Amino acid sequence: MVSDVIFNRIVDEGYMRECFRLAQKGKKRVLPNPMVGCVVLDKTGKIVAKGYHKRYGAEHAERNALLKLENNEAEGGTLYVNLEPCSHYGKTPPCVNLIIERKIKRVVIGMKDVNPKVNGISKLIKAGIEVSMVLENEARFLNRVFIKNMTRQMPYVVLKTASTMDGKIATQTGSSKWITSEEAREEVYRLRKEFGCILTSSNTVIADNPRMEHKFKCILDKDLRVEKEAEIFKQGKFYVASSKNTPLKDDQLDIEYVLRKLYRRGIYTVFVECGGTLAGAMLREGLIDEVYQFIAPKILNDNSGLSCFNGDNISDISEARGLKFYEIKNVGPDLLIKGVLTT
Ligand code: AOF
Ligand code: ZN
Repeated sequence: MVSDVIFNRIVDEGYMRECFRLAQKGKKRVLPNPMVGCVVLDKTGKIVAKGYHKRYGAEHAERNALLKLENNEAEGGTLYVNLEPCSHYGKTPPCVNLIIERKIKRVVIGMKDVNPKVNGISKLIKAGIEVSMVLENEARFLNRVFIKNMTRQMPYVVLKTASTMDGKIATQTGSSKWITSEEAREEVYRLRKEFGCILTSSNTVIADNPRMEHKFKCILDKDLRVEKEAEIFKQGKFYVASSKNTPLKDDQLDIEYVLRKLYRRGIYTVFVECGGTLAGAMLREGLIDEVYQFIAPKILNDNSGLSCFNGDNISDISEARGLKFYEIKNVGPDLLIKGVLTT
């Protein structure tokens, strides 16, 4: 009996992982909607349809899968989907209606929807459909951008930094070219393209005069110190946040205000490239969701070198911020560590 329960769970998790794989086929095209995949089994347990949400405004994963069935092979079967099926009329009609109509017996979901308009689970249960949930943490991780966007009305923020093994981004005199390799810098060019916007500070622009090739760049420049001739203005569109258009908080630009403004302009993900001061301030204010850290095989060995994060005066180590590393890879001679902030 117990082994049956464990066996069924393993089967459910396998199909849910297939939903995650399908969901990711919609990556980049679905935002601000979630990535969703769906697998449908008939009553004997055979896969009869698969589907996914292909792009923003297109049919949802469940509909995409179920509409592939000419005869209703799904009757009495199981539907796997990594997000609670919707129950509202949005750009498409409610998926729960179609699931009920198709006489599915059991629905297995990855997570509850954070969209307040959705109340699919209770509708399914009311219709006599059994509902269970598996791999919730993985499902939430997959759609962490959607969750942040929907619950906070703010973009998902990833901060990129590049340091020596002892966490230094420059010497005390500001010498920093180059800490990481050519390959790492090329990886940064690729990563930038995955985001809706690059965010940087006047300090970084003045110190390094970077081009930061991107379709949209946001520069935090409280006192409008960056000159019009700066490389950053030679390409792409930009938004300069200064004390003229942004309220101040503790005498600095209110970055949360800027992020919310970007979100309202349709920017759902932000890639921050800056020095320790802005990184430290954003970390302190809880504005960073994730860190991408390139680490060069170098040790500066000088405590007066500049740190990646130069925020608070912390006396107790328990106050250090925690992350969960989810990816580590070699990029040329360097390492790239990706981690989500957890505390
Ligand atoms: C999706 N794809 O596969 C599922 C979603 O405006 P609509 O009709 O596209 O509805 C978007 C909402 O539907 C979305 O915020 C989410 O809550 C829910 N489920 N959305 O884009 C899908 N299943
Ligand atoms: Zn739906």
